[in-house]
Amino acid sequence: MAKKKKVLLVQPRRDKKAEMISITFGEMPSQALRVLATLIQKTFGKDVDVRILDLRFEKPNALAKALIAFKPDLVGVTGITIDQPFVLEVARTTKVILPRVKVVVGGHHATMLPEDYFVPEIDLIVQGPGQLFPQIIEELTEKMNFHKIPGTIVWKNEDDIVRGSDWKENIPGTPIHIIPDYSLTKQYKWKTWFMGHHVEVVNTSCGCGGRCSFCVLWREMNGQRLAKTPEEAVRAILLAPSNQIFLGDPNSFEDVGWSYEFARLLIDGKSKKILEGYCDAVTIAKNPYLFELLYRAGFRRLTVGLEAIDEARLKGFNKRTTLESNKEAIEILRKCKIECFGHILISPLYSKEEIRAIGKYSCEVLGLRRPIYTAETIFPGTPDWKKYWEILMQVDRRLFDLAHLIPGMSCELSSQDFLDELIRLYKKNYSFFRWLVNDKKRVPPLWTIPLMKLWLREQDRRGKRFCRSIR
Ligand code: B12
Ligand code: SF4
Repeated sequence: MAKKKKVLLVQPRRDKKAEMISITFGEMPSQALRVLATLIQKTFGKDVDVRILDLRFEKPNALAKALIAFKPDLVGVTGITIDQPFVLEVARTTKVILPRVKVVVGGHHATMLPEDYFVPEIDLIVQGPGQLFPQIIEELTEKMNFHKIPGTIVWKNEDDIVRGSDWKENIPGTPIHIIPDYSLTKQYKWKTWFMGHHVEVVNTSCGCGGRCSFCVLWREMNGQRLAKTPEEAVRAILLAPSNQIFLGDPNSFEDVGWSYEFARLLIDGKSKKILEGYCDAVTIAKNPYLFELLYRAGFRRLTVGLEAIDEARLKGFNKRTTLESNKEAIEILRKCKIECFGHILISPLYSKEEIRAIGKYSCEVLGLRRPIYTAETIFPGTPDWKKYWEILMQVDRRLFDLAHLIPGMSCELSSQDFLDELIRLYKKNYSFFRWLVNDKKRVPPLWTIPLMKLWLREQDRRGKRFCRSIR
């Protein structure tokens, strides 16, 4: 490359009024942008200057300022479904300030619903894992021959759409082995808080052997699962600049041999990191000793997709788990002292009574101290999305936050009633009194109670405002 190229990678802002309802407890640095930036640095060295701008933590005019000061040749934007309106905003602002700069969009939503980015302000949409980004940079700033690059789409108008070959061809080369340069997001270190700590995301794998009907994560990998070696995974954890690590994998421990080796390396390496991640219930139920070892390796919290409280729905979701293995998994984690964040899907077809019964069951039968209730949501890329495509294409993308009803779909309750019930579930199940009644030994520290109350009040406020705004 002759002239030094400049690439600005942008994480869009979230709605200023924070209309998204959080079912998680904070924010983390953008792993996608860190991986892509590291890939660019490794490929081009000093020939390309790459920077990350995370608009979640910046002032409103930060993008305009960065564009004027940095003058990038290319702006790359990432996003999940709720980010879509703000990805468009980044593209529009960029073109107003620097019309000649190329705008490229990728990530979960672009992969599954590229049509949402068919606008003149976006020069290129990239589907899939993005390892060809360096090649894309060369083409974008020089020849613009994209048809040879799998997973690229150039939209000019409805009659002029140029697509590279199928993005799924890129999956074997997914950049999972990259250990990102964590210093690329060091400017946000003290702005990203998750459950009271600065938490770093580390990816050890992508894809999942499960085939759950509602899930996009196995579909995005076309059914394949790829992982770092245990050595690479441990290195990525030890290098991460925090002692709290969140494994941002779909299903971290489904490869049991890998997991033993990984736990052993962490223990032998005398890792002091506090870890959490995701795991399916069957793997836990079948491998109790592994989870004892993972506790010794530093694991303190696991998110487990329990999803339902009856066998028929578990079958309907094509889950590998049963009610029995859900219970066994919870029990094993309890014995190992690993906190279980059990996820349960709340269907729009449930009545108030059914939703309340789920709350009672998760507390009294399953004994979950920290259940997470998520609205059953149809994401782009699932068969249901294809089925209800016409309705879903009209829906505000900010509603795909796993906490809202989707207007136009058949629902038992109104949006507001559904949200009220969801919040009621949290209020009831996170009540200090209930913890005390169910499991005196494991009552959380007293100081967390006012914080939890504040969080619930804030979700309630946001939820009500959002419901009003979409009427
Ligand atoms: C860690 C995580 C979180 C963390 C924080 C993430 C963060 N840094 O902001 C927490 C726990 C806070 C969280 C919260 C939420 N999350 Co979340 N999260 C994840 C998780 C487990 C991993 C994400 C990750 O780090 N991936 C690693 C990176 C490297 O992969 P990637 O993003 O896919 O990027 C690759 C490619 O897509 C591509 N790419 C990405 N961007 C771009 C851009 C360009 C230009 C190019 C070329 C390529 C490219 O290249 C990258 C490298 O290969 C995913 C599930 C999963 N396993 O993927 C869910 C996931 C992303 N979360 C999801 C959701 C819904 C949420 C919440 C809205 C839930 C809520 N209501 O609270 C919130 C959103 C809040 C927020 N601020 O982000 C959904 C999104 C589904 C969708 N289609 O929209 C996912 C997919 C889980 C699911 N249910 O399926 N999340
Ligand atoms: S086990 Fe989890 S990650 Fe795997 S397919 Fe099912 S929901 Fe998706």
